[in-house]
Amino acid sequence: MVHWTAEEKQLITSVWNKINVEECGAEALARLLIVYPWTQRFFDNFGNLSSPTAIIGNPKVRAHGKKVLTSFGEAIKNLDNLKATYAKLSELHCEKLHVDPENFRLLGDILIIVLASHFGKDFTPACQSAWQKMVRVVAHALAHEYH
Ligand code: HEG
Repeated sequence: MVHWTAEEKQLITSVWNKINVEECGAEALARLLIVYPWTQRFFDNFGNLSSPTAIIGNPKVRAHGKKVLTSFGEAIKNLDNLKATYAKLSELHCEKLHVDPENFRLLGDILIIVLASHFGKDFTPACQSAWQKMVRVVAHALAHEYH
């Protein structure tokens, strides 16, 4: 099981408490779809994704980005129990959505970039490393039910 120090938990929570989940979630998903355009194929029912401007302005992208980041909030409340927390969601991404788990890692890396760009110097190396661990562990938990 992953061990979290009290400092890591505190750093993760303190950043989380200052995040605008809707803004950061929308930005992270939009960046994923722009920087890694092949990820668009999972969202073929989202309407117009034909250009960066279309992606950034797409209300379905915004809503889904918020949903994904909100789900990180659940992870933060359950840091010591992530596999169970994400078991159902992992099953869904594997069996129904067929999302390659590599994409969880890509989104995690992008989320770090989004957080760093919002927080500037307040996103200290210690914050960054706690969050890097967080996104890695989330990606791992989401991939856990794959077979
Ligand atoms: Mg996934 C649905 C969370 C990465 C593609 N994703 C969902 C849902 C949640 C979620 C909470 C809604 C589940 C439901 O309706 O019951 N996703 C989630 C997290 C992460 C992630 C926490 C973190 C890394 N998802 C992810 C990635 C892709 C993806 C990287 C594809 C590149 N998710 C995806 C799709 C759906 C969801 C296609 C269904 C969207 C829809 O049709 O509404």
